[in-house]
Amino acid sequence: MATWQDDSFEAFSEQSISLIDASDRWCGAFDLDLDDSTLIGFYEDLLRMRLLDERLNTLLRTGKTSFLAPCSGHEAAQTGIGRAMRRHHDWLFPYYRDQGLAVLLSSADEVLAQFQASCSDRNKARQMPGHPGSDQAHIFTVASSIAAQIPPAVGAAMAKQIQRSDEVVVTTFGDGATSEGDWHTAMNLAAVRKAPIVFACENNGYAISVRLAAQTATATIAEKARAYGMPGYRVDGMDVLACHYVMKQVIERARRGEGPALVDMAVYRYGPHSSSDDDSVYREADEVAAWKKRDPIDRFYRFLAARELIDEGADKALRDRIKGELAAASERAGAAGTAPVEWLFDDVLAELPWHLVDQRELLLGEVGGS
Ligand SMILES: Cc1ncc(C[n+]2csc(CCOP(=O)(O)OP(=O)(O)O)c2C)c(N)n1
Ligand SMILES: [Mg+2]
Repeated sequence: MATWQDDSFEAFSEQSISLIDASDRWCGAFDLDLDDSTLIGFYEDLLRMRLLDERLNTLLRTGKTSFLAPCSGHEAAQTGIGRAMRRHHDWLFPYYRDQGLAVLLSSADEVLAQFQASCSDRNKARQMPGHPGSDQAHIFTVASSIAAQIPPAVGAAMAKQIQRSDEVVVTTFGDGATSEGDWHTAMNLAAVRKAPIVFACENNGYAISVRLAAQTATATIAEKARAYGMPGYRVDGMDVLACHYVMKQVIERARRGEGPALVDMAVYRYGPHSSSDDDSVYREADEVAAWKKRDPIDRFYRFLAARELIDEGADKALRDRIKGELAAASERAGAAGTAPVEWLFDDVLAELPWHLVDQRELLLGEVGGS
């Protein structure tokens, strides 16, 4: 069989790209060139993302965080993206459902500290939960406004180009974000400038309760790339290997200076849109159940089991270890204490003007300082 080439996948293919077939076996046109420990590492990443959602739900119920946009169902896409990037080198401009990817590129400690408004949060707990950012890990801080991260991502990629750096920018967003003007402007500019950026759509078919068909008249998101003059790829987003290899192809292409690409990953959101949403009012249980049959974690487990790389005992041990690690990271975030409210006023202006000094005093009078 052929070896993996940096042009193994054709843009705008009729069929969406899969590398794991319906019987959970490799079906790529090239040899799988990931060694066994890397494959197990992918599985561990998938599990960590799912278990992170579980931990975050517990933190929600116990009042230790106050908001969550669950990433369950998006794990294959987020693992595929993260594993194709050069960690702490390439830049991620993510959105609010990317806590799994943020953990992969930074750490559980960083992300949980952010969710728990801990003193150990590197952004001083100024963002709402689920909006991490890390200068160290090259993660641009998440903004809630849909698509707002995408034009700055193109700007950052253009800056890297001017600096002749080999750092690539990846920006992630949902299908809903592609209806924003920001998205179109950014796609156009990136293509014209051949900026080193990859646009990665975690397409779960919904923007809260609005279905994709009510959002766009095109059959896919991928085909929109054609109009901007960049390649577009439609990928099975529940197949971690497909997500990984396609992302690797387009990231390395961008690194060679050949310009941006759009990757449209078909995923499903298993949970509600966020902790403030009840998805049962707009989704049929049958639909959720059908997508559960394609669960990216179960599917990759079967893929690994067929290669005798995992069994039930090893799976349980791995889950227990990750749960323990996440619990310990959450403990550490709690032990560092809650960030004091007066941090709100730090680091914005060199010197606080009188009216902000007044406001700080007023706030401390209302809520009490640390
Ligand atoms: C500019 C803007 N408009 C509307 C909203 C409200 N809003 C929050 S999430 C969301 C849906 C986004 O859907 P999508 O981009 O598909 O991402 P998903 O949540 O499905 O992962 C909307 C409309 C917002 N945050 N920002
Ligand atoms: Mg969506």
